[in-house]
Parts: sequence; structure tokens; C-alpha cells
Amino acid sequence: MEIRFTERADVGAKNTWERMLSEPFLREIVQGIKPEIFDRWAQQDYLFARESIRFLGVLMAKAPYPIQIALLDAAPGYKEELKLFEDYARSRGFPLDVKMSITCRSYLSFLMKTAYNDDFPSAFTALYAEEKAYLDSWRFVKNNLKESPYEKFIDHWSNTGFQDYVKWLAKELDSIADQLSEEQKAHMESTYKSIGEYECLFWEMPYRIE
Ligand code: MP5
Repeated sequence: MEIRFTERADVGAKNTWERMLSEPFLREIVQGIKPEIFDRWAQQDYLFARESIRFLGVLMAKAPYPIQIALLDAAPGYKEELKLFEDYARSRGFPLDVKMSITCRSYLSFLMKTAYNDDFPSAFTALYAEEKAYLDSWRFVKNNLKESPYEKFIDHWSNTGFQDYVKWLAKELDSIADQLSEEQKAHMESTYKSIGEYECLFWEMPYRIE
């Protein structure tokens, strides 16, 4: 039997995923991160999440009907997510209308380029990869931690609802990939790996002054 696309993508991006899961940011959330580092991440991820709605919009415009309808269910999650950042920023007293970092901008440009210029399977791979990266990263934190001031963030990207969403993305992606040529699958695999690389840069970003 042929190996599923998502398994193949994981094999290809193994080193990248390992690097991601050993990022100091994730380890430090477990051990006690400096609040200003976490806040810097939160400011940029808020901007990332806001712009991701546009990415999802373009993706939905290209999606075949059953996926389009299913993605509608994912869309309201963004409102809840943005509120999470807004409440946290208010409680910490920092602004959210900050300049977007070069890392955040580059990552979003890659996503938008993929959504606009690539075919639907590659753009869908990008969505799957970014959600899978967050599920794996936050699950790593959850599994290594008992109590945290960042519980709501940890839960947001590791709860069973989010796990089911990522499982659904994987299932759809695998069935789409079954119909595709080797060349298309190789391109999707490279998209998956690139997203993993951007994720690493994003976790490293709060330690840099950009
Ligand atoms: C996600 C995110 C998850 N919020 N930020 C980065 C850098 N990567 C992935 O996406 P979503 O849409 O917020 O669940």
C-alpha cells in the first residue's frame, strides 16, 4: 500500500519538525519564560492570526464545495482566538497595534503567495502545515507542563476540538493527494517543509529585535 501524503510529508520534514519542537521558546514556556518574550510573541501572533483570515478567505474561494462548507465552521474560531489575544494584551497592558516584524511579514507573504498563485492542493497543504505545527508545538508544551499563566493559549491549540480539526485537514489532504501526480505531491511536500521552517523562525523571533 502506498504511504499517505501526510506521512510522507512528515518524513520529508522530520529535521525541521525536530528543530521546531526543540525551540527555546517552547521549552521556556514549560520552564518559565520571561513575560516580555511571551508578550512579544503574542503581539506578532495576533497580527499573524488577523491576516490568516485573509489566507483562509482565498483558500475558501478556491476550495471544492465540501471543503469550502467545512472551512466555514473553522472561520468563527478566529474571532475567539483574536479575543484571547486582546484579553491577554489588556491584562498585561501592552498594545496590539505594533509594527509587524519581518519574520511575521515574510511568513504571511509565503502563505498569501501560496494561496493566490499555487493550486488548491498546495494552498491546502500550507493550511494543514501551519495548523499541524501549532498543534504539535502546543501539545509538546501541554505534555510537559502542569500549571501555567498561559493555560488559555496552550488549551486553544491543543484541545480535542483543535485536534479533530487538524485530523480532518489531514484526512482531506490525503484523499486529495491520492489523485495527484508525483510532481504535484513533491511541490506540496516542499510547501509543508517551508511552513515548518517559517514556524521555527517565528518561535525564534521574540528573542530578536526586528
Ligand atoms: C498558527 C498561528 C495557527 N496562530 N501562528 C503561527 C505562527 N502559526 C500557526 O494558526 P491559527 O489559524 O491561529 O490556528
